[in-house]
Amino acid sequence: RKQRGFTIWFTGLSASGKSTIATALEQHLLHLGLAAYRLDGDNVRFGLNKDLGFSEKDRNENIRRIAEVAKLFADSSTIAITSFISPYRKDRQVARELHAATNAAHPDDEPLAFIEVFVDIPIEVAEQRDPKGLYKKAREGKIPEFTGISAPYEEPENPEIRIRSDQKSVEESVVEILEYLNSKGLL
Ligand code: GGZ
Repeated sequence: RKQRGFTIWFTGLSASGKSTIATALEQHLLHLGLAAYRLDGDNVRFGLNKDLGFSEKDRNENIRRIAEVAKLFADSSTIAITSFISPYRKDRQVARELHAATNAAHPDDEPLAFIEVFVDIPIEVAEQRDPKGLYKKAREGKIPEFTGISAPYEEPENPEIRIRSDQKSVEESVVEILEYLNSKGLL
């Protein structure tokens, strides 16, 4: 029976460390000889989703498309790693349910696993890091609807994994995720 893929869904504020941890995790999985592919703003928001901005509606559609693409990767036996703020609980739920739904063409397949990783950081720490100066611009009103400042971030209530990225190194964070995947028999 063919190896199944799954999706690791990172969520968290801008500058929380999502992409750094996702990149390190992807490297680790590739070194183990596993197929892994990371979806993030750089390869999605400038391509497939370049028609979308940051209104609530556009973010809903951004996440909906990303969830569909992640599912396709997972269905092709790849480990899909997504790294988007995904601030709305409802959108993350849609992504989760999409993975749980059976495929009409393969009704006997097991659902694809979906692992939500909440990269949790106090907003003050994210704002102090501000690697791209976006929080500063948002405070000045130069970026409207900025997550955490003038747009909501709805924290996950029940993520599979929660990482306090201001209290853990990138390597420790990756190890925590790998241990979870191992414990679920996914690796
Ligand atoms: C939040 C914004 C915004 C607004 C531009 N709000 O730190 P970054 O720069 O590299 O990551 C942020 C990225 C967020 O895109 P996502 O696709 O992950 O967002 S969502 O899941 O909510 O659809 C930030 C930049 O884009 N950025 N404007 N208004 N982040």
